[in-house]
Amino acid sequence: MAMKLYYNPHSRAVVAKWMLDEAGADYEIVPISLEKREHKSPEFLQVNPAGKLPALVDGRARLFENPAICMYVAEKYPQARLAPAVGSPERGRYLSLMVYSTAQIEPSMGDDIFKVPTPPGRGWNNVETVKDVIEQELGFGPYLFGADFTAADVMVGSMFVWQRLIGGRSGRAKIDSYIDRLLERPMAPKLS
Ligand SMILES: N[C@@H](CCC(=O)N[C@@H](CS)C(=O)NCC(=O)O)C(=O)O
Repeated sequence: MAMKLYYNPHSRAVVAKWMLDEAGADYEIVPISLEKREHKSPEFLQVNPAGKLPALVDGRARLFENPAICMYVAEKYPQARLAPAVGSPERGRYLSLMVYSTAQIEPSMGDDIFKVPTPPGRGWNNVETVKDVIEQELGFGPYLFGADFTAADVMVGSMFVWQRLIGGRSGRAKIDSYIDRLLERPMAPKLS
């Protein structure tokens, strides 16, 4: 039975879709209308009690939060080689970057967009510090794990792709060229 991706093209569900497409996964789309508030329906809240997109159902498994969905898909399709092997030294940095994407990059960008200072003690750094971290983690690239494109590129890259979608750029040459590279991938989200 194919997995079900609860999806709206104008939502963060494009991140999960990108990952599923990179993995060559067998899935079907369940369209969710945000206008009709289908993401708050009792049926959908059974899948994701937070009432947010995306969500993924695979038989009796249900997942919400993009990093969890991407890690699950990477594990389910090991032949796609979208994650460092369990037990390898790269695995720790991979897990860290997966969580870092929505725990630190996303809220720091939100602060930046809404022009609110990032107060100390909130659990994430300000956007310039976050960009320093990503520049360092990119090393010589071309991806976060050298020549190997992984789910970490989907998650970290998506944060900056989203910034492009709303008309912004990182302002860091290294990150901007990384995002250009990601957007050239055939499965990457389209900006228009
Ligand atoms: N941290 C979540 C964010 C999910 C999220 O905020 N989704 C938005 C769509 S872009 C949503 O469903 N918003 C509708 C709402 O909160 O009512 C993830 O990475 O999956």
